[in-house]
Amino acid sequence: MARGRFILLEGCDRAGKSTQCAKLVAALQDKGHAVELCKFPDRTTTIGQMIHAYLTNAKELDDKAIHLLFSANRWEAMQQMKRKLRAGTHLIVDRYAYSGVAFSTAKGLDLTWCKNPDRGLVRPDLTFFLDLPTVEAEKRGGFGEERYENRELQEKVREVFLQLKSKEWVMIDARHSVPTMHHEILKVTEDKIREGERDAEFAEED
Ligand code: FDM
Ligand code: MG
Repeated sequence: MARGRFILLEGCDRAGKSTQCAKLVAALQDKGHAVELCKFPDRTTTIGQMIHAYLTNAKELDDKAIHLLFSANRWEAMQQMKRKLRAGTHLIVDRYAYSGVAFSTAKGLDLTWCKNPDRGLVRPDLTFFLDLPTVEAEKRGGFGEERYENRELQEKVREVFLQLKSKEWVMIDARHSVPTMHHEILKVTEDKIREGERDAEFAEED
């Protein structure tokens, strides 16, 4: 059986990541795939609750301490994510280590320092970046109450994301409509899943 694919959606706030993740999960399920949604930060765990308290301004934390908590929140999910991928379940992931590095670096922490705690995490097979200019993001009902939801920081975050971008990233223009983006994301994801299934068949023939 083919290993599940790890499909990541990254981007700034209001780019439509959560909407697209939900639509992608539903579409793949409809087509008979085993698929699950993961979201970071995962606010349901003990570490996640600390992160939530920080993001909602209920708690103050040192910039490095919160950076490490975000990373620990990924590490605590690792065994289960690996188990699911091995069992052939595709994981659709809403934010991951790129968000971790982009936000903390935008706050002024050193880029290399920020990358280090995430070294060794399972890697995405496919990364989409939903790109939206900050002025456009603001038009979408403005930013909310949570920490980081302000224009200056969001602009810096987008700059760091674009600095982190690699050739393999699939850039999605998040100014496009929800169905247009979904169509493109689904198509590229299905190609990636088919590629994984083909690789598994060849491996069996060896
Ligand atoms: N965020 C998210 C970080 O600062 N570091 C991280 O590692 C992750 C995963 O948390 F402002 C930030 C990004 C965002 C905030 O994310 C909460 P959601 O997607 O709005 O829950
Ligand atoms: Mg948010």
